[in-house]
Amino acid sequence: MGVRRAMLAAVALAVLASTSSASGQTAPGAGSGAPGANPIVRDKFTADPAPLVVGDRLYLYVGHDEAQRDEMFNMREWLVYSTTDMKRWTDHGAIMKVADFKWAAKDAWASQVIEKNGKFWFYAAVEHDKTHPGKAIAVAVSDTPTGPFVDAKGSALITNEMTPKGTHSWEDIDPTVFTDRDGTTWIAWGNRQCYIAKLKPNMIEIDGPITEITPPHFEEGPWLHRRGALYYLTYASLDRSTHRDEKISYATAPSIRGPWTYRGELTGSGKYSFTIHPGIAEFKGNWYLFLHNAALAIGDLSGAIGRRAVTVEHLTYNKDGTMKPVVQTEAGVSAARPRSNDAN
Ligand code: FUB
Repeated sequence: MGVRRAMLAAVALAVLASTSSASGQTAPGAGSGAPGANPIVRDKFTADPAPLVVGDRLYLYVGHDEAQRDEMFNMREWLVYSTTDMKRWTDHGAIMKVADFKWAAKDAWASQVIEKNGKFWFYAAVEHDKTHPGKAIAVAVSDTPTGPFVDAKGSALITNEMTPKGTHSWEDIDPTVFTDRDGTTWIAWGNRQCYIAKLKPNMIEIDGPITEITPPHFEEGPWLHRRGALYYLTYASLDRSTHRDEKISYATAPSIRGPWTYRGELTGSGKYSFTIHPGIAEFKGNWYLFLHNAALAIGDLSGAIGRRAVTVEHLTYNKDGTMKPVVQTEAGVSAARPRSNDAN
């Protein structure tokens, strides 16, 4: 995100926050607390949701927002939660801290975990130390989805120098990882520019070229998934000429190699939030869209750019494979799944 834009958003959010709940657990619009209602996590601020299905359990990896007062971001660790019914969540605590990557300076930004060859691979955006200024992408590994995860490479997988086109230092953020039907695993990431590359089977090196695939209004937070024959690139979008806050947009392709066709907006903006971030999973035959907003208040801390809350909504498709527009709600998946023209 743009720093200047973020500062402006922080001021705007502070004003908005002063009109929301000052003492309750949830700000107006932050959900009823019914099982499955939003936000999913109510005792901590959480952001950048990344689901992973393992057997009959869905794991949800998030960044821990710890911004105080008018601080913009303060993110030092990643947390994981899990569920078997999308209604009741188990807190497994922190899986890693930024400090566990010895070469990283700060910022536990967006992440995703993928399972491959019996191991769990964690990819995350962090700020690199001064040896490679700017944001970078880290990779860690574990034998279980709840960790412990350890740095798998001892250095960054992707650094700012590897994408010289970018004009700002936070270009290399928000990794999404995806294994195709032929067993190849791909990583996409970016801010303003969106890139994709193949990973080597060892999961800790890029295999071949880095290709730019930036779709219209791309801002950050790409998420790759496949449903049937169609590949989806869903992302946080910002049309600077008309909008103040990010929304979710997406593109589709017949192959992970593209060509990508822009399909428009999937959601509006997250309540009180400049950022929004997609995570998509099929679980027990149904599809879900995870997002975040800033509608949660804890004690006297209201939602803000660095105090967000993860949410989940039903996701359904049209017969042609396009995704039906999604509205971020208080009820979340405590509400009935909307009727669909298709099997899902
Ligand atoms: O949470 C920190 C950053 O804000 C993420 O990396 C972006 O996607 C945005 O949500």
